[in-house]
Amino acid sequence: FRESRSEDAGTVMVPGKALPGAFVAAAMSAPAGLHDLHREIYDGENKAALPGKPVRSEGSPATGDAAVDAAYDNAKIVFDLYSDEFNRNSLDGKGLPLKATVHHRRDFNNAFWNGSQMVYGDGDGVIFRNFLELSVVAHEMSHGVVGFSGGLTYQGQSGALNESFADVFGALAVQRNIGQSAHEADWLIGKGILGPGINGAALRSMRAPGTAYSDGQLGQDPQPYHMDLFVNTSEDNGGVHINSGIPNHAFYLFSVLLGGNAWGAPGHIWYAALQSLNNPFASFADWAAETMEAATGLYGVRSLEFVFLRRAWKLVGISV
Ligand code: ASN
Ligand code: ZN
Repeated sequence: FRESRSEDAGTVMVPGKALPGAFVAAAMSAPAGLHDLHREIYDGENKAALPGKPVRSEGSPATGDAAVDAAYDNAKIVFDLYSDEFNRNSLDGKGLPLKATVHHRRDFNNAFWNGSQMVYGDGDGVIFRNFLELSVVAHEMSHGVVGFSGGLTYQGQSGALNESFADVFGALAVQRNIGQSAHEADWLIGKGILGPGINGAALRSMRAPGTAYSDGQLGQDPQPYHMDLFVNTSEDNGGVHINSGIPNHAFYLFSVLLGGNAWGAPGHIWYAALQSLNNPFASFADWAAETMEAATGLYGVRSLEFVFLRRAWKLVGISV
């Protein structure tokens, strides 16, 4: 916990016999992982300027603007995932205030992390309905975690690993929030955000990369699920949102092979690997090796986690 908590504790007036010392002692024995949450939501007012007009801050009531309130509520769910499961104090590990701008530009068909805050468009209502579904919020916030953990250069394989980490933690935020095991989960990213102009369930599927879209006009989501299908392209920073299907599917396979909650051992291995990686230009093979190291450190060599993780990487065409 942070100093502000002990300050608060020290200033609390106990009616009758004041026992500030006892109160402080109780506060100091609070469990580790109790971090401070500071959300700041801004209205971009359909303009490009950031952050825009402040409309809701930590502890203030709902505004009635669905975008503002979803950005506020979902930011806490993601903060809690990192705090409760990974003992991380906000995106930077140091209590970074969670800033988010909604209604960015007009009919803007995207959401992004700009290096210091989240930014959400409203969508044009045809291709996209909105960008505030929990997996999308967790995806964008996780780009922040990647950046503050040494980064993964947003190009080629390292960029696809950055995208994949964001999708993995997007899925984990949803699964943990509704208490779904790896077997129960749908493993969709951006479920329900596609508009009437696209016939699809979600933006991406980790269970079956390449099948989230079913619209003939735009074609199938071209995500591969195996190295044999790796897409060499100069578009999309070298296919960062495309080839992310491969590590996404490895995480999915590992989680279902192991069973239980994906935010348990699989999430802990992915998180530990990101912290120890220290290579912004990592290839898929580098990352797979780092996850094996993490599995060994956390669960032991030839543990079930170790064996099933190696098998999952093998199934997507990466030998570790
Ligand atoms: N929504 C996209 C993402 O977070 C924005 C981008 O292309 N960086 O991946
Ligand atoms: Zn992304």
